Amino acid sequence: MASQDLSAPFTLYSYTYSICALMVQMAYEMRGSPREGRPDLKLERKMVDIGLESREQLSEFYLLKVNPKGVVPVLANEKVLDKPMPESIDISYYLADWYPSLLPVQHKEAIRELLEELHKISFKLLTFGTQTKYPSIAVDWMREQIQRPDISDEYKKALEYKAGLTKGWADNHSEADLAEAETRARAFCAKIIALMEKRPEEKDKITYIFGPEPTLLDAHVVVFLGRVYEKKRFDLLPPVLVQWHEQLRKTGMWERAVPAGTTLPPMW
Ligand SMILES: N[C@@H](CCC(=O)N[C@@H](CS)C(=O)NCC(=O)O)C(=O)O
Repeated sequence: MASQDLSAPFTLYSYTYSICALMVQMAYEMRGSPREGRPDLKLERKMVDIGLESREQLSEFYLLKVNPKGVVPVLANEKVLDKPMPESIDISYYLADWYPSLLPVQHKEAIRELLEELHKISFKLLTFGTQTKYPSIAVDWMREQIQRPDISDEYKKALEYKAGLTKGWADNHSEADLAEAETRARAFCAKIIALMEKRPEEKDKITYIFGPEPTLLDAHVVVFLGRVYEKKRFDLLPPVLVQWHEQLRKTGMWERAVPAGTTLPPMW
């Protein structure tokens, strides 16, 4: 840690419709009480419009100072963190270190494994499908910028790196890739149901995957289910998870973590 001023507010670089940023926002809403001796963590959201009209994640400032990968979420706090922290899972573990009920010792391993498994599902493919022009339009735009004589060498290099990452998406959205994402989503949902079925007595109440207290797994899963639900992919979402998700959508936590009410971005 850069210093011990733990009351200094954190910035979460976020976007209204970024599923990974919303997972972090949900973890924050589910946070519980801070570890003894720590104040409540102050989290201020800074919206980065990643839509094709604005492309704020591709700005010189964002690529050079916030995240060379040009994605949200990122957690930053010059007074507490040595450098900005990208990756929704890493930010979530940081929150869990502050709020221990998010990662109970007895479920730690299961949560780690399932979060990894969840994040191997291509959210992009399930959201945008195989026909989206988003990645190729973004790559073309970055290649045009790289040709400009009036931009710095550092920014050019950063754009080249980011264009390479986005090209990876452009090159990997075949029907076979989508089918793989769907298979992974079904297998993942089945594992969540198996965990819930260990507690049949709580079937009709709003409880969480491991019991009455939410964990990081609930935070990530409920947002993922939100995206699948809003895409109306009920072939991937068993009724018991639809019911659970619908209950959580009616809570203040959902309202605060997902201020647009939906995780679904306007389609490009
Ligand atoms: N593995 C990263 C993925 C982050 C990510 O892909 N974010 C998307 C929004 S959900 C983004 O910022 N996309 C902008 C772009 O690709 O240029 C995480 O979990 O934080």
